[in-house]
Amino acid sequence: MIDPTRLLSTAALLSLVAGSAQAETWRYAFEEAIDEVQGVFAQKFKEEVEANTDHTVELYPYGTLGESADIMEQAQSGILQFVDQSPGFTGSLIPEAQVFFVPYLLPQDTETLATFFENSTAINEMFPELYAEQGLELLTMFPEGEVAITTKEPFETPEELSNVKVRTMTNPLLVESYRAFGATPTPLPWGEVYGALQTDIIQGQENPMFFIESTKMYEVTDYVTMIGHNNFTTAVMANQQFYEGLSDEDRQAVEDAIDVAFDHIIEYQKGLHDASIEKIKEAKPSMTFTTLTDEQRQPFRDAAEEVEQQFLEMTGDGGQEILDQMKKDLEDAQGATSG
Ligand code: 6CS
Repeated sequence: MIDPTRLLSTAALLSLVAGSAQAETWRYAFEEAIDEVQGVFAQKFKEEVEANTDHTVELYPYGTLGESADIMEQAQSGILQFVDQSPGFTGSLIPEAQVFFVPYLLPQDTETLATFFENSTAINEMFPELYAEQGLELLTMFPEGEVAITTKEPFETPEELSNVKVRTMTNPLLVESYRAFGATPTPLPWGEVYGALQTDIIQGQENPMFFIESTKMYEVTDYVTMIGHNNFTTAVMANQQFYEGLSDEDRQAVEDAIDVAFDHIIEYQKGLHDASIEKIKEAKPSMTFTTLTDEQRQPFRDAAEEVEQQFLEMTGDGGQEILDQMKKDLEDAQGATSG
């Protein structure tokens, strides 16, 4: 009869003889808490890597290693092996990544979005080259939900946003979007947002609903308005030198773990937007939710045309190519999911 303990020790011996890489600890930082969307993705990635390799993944949620800009630097220098940074903070490093802030470019339909992210040539072939120039291996991008705006006063038109200071991520094109929407954009790192709202330094901010709920933005703002202008995108990367030094088996295990985590995070987010609204209403019944009609959105859409133009001015021919490809990829995704 086969003795399973003997089998294990034989396998271990074989791997030693083959000179397989030593078990390592890989550090992975992200911009959110462990139970928020980026954290849920990271946990699944860790689970898969640890199940299929000898390595351990150590997770560093938001705040443990600094702000988004800090963890990106740490990943570029190789202190971290993996990082999740949203294009909202990558704009100055990779100007083309600002394409995710051309208003009204991305659809809100979650099935179309998932198909788009999975199959997009811009995301899977063009962006990896741009990230590589910064010493980063782009592993995946995924959506985190429709972006809503929370403010202290209600608004339905760009005019009503006049003199309202709205916090944005530190992304030049996002700043231009809010200028075009009539507001006074105020780029800030995430850690300063709650306090700035509390002290009235700013009067609004934007984020997906799960984040508005989990970070208690409803405590410091009273109105949630959905103008349909964007869906939050994030990106997971590896330090490129580290990634290129991996054995073929480890690289494959990382890719597989990313694929499993991608499917998991798409599934995990089903119903999350609505469930988050319910939780906010429970915590603060007076919170007001408004979804602007198509007609009410039109002035914001009109303003978006100028923002697309600014994206092209900031990024030249490279940006034009990315934008054209994104539009094509989106059309393909819409075609694939509309049947
Ligand atoms: O607004 C922000 O800065 C943050 N929003 C989300 C949904 N994720 C991380 C990011 O830091």
